[in-house]
Amino acid sequence: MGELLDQKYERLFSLLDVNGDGAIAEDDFVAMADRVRASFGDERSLAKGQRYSDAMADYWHALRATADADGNGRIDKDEFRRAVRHVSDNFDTLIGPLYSAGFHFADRDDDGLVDRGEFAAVVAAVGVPADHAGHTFDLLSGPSGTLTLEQLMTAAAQYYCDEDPANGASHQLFGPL
Ligand SMILES: [Ca+2]
Ligand SMILES: [Ca+2]
Repeated sequence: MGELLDQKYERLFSLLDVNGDGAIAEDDFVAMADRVRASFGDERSLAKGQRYSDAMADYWHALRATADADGNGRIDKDEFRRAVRHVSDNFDTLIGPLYSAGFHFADRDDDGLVDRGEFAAVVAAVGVPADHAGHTFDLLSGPSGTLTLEQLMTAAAQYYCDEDPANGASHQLFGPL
């Protein structure tokens, strides 16, 4: 595995291990989904919030099916590195739906565009420092000041699958490496 992918997966692992006990488990995924949903506490977001939680649960089940060889419901860092590489080979079906749900959740007025504040709120809830989330948004969105679903999906796919230095903004999706 390339060094940059390894660094990015390490970063993902540290974010996903919400309770910091050194392994990823279902409780971490539930805690993260709840934290993201709590960042947008209005009634209108309930249905979208449920879709986001469902997408997190699907992601967890895909990861567990790939990584958890001994079936104890916990994925340590080495298991995660191997599994996420495999899961990334099926980005469109196994990982993409989570980012799509996250985008629609962040897009409060459903106009198909996410602004800087909306993006930063969700990414900060995932555990990335808010000022860094804003900076990453600026790099990804460019002068338009808004992010489309397609732009986010490209960035997410490059985060999981790509090591091209030209895609530096995508590599920083979850904070500096
Ligand atoms: Ca944990
Ligand atoms: Ca919007």
